[in-house]
Amino acid sequence: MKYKVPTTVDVMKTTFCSGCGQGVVNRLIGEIMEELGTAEKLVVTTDVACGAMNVDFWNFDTIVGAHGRPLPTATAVKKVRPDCLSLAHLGDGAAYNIGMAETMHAAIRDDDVFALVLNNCVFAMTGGQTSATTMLGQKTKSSIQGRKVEVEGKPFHIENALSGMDIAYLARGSIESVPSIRKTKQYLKTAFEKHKNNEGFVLVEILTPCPTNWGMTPVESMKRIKEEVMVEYPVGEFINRGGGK
Ligand SMILES: Cc1ncc(C[n+]2csc(CCOP(=O)(O)OP(=O)(O)O)c2C)c(N)n1
Ligand code: SF4
Ligand SMILES: [Mg+2]
Repeated sequence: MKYKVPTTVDVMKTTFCSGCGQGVVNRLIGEIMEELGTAEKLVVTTDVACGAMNVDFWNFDTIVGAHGRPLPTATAVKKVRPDCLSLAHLGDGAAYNIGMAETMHAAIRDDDVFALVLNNCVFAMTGGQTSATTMLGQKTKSSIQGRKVEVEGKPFHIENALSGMDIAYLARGSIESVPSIRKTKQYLKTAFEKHKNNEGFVLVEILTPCPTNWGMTPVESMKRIKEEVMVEYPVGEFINRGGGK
């Protein structure tokens, strides 16, 4: 099988650190937009964190939202331009720390919006501080002896927080191996199709590496995702509502 480089994403020109997961996710978004024929309709609202650099590489319409608040912006885009696909592109810190209220309210309202969360278990852009999903024992700039329950509390799991909610779709994928990348693409495509059909709130979390703030090589980072991160944060589909709202 011959793979084409998507024309909707400039995968050759990036300013991410070596081994960053953002590029792989970009390629999947580009491939899916071309397969669905929806590239012209996609509006992506990014956060101000590492994902904001994407506006230079995407040939989609983009907005840079305030930190933690891409979801309200993306929900508004969909309300005023219902013909658009509206994606909020977030890190774990944006979605589950500062923007946790926005994430919960979008889910509670079952808003027609797509939340894509790149979970690298740290605040990467600001130098690697503890986030909601930093794992117990993980050393960060603000938990130098490793995260402890009694100091930083327990790690956050979106599948527990949204469990039982009446939303269209919730899944978690990973990009640590080729089979995982293929599976993650299926989750993303399902979510985009549901969003295209205005079925309600969809959220896909993707486990991504941040070699720079993990203090690891790119290869070690992928190994860490497989051996540690995927054990704490299982991949799979958690909610897949049939039909509409
Ligand atoms: C209101 C506000 N608070 C804090 C910041 C500083 N800040 C920028 S990005 C960020 C965290 C980013 O973490 P995450 O959302 O996980 O994205 P990543 O960089 O890891 O991709 C913080 C705290 C800010 N820009 N604005
Ligand atoms: S700091 Fe981490 S998330 Fe940000 S570009 Fe570098 S590797 Fe990627
Ligand atoms: Mg992060």
